Amino acid sequence: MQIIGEKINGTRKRVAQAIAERDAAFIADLARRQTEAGAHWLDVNAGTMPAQEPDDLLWLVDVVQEAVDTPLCLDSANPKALQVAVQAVHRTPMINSISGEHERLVGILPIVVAHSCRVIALALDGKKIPETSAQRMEVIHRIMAATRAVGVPDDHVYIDPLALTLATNTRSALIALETMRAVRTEYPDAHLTIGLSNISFGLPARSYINRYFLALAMEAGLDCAILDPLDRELRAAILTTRLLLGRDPRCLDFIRAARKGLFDAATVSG
Ligand code: THG
Repeated sequence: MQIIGEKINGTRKRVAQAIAERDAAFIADLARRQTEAGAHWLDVNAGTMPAQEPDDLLWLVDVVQEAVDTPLCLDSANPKALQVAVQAVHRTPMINSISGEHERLVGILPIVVAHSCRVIALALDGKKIPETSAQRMEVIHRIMAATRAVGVPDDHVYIDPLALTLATNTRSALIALETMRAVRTEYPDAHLTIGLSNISFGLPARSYINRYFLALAMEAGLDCAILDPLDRELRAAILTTRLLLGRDPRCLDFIRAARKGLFDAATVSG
């Protein structure tokens, strides 16, 4: 299970403030803590102001790389911001993201190819969000045709079936799970990722929703997720689910985590 740490995201108030004030210490601390908690990648998202995004993203990239060696997951829909950021990274980043939208494919795929990046592909086409898993698969087929046409290997593509909040559609987890199973069958070499916290947006007890959805999604083939690695209970859930799914040879990771106290009663950190 590959973990992409979600916390350096300019749509979060405290991070937006740190970006605006160029508070490097705050961002560096988030980078270090997520890395220590086991994040394999760090998502960096400079927020939603297009004019400033290239500068802000570049600043984030520099600050994070100063603090840790963890590879970055550049989270932007803006080809210009991605182009600037990809030039500055020390290690090949993941690009988050392309979609079925023509301009986005044309603007971002060449960057992915030129730098041999891994890339997240959203099951979206720029119009309204595809409701059913069959409609999402149509978009995914088009994206995979486009990535294959330019020589991106399937195992560099991380398909995001979209986790939308249950608050507006109580079937949204089911739709995402059905899409994951279809991707697993049709593109066995591609990865599956998801923005986990979206599933619970606007609901109480979010960490419970996130945790159990993650377990179901891992059974459906999810092998990567954008999540909060500082949530201890979530890390415990991942290790337990891997064990249950027969993916922890000789139960070693589970036993090691237990010895280290991961499952001991403790507060959920934030
Ligand atoms: N797919 C892909 N990329 C994504 C998403 C996705 N990137 C962004 C997002 N979705 C995943 N990242 C986050 C980062 C932080 C939070 C949620 C998702 C988060 N939100 C709290 C909230 O919404 O209440 C806290 C806000 C705050 O701290 O201000 O923490 O789906 N490919």
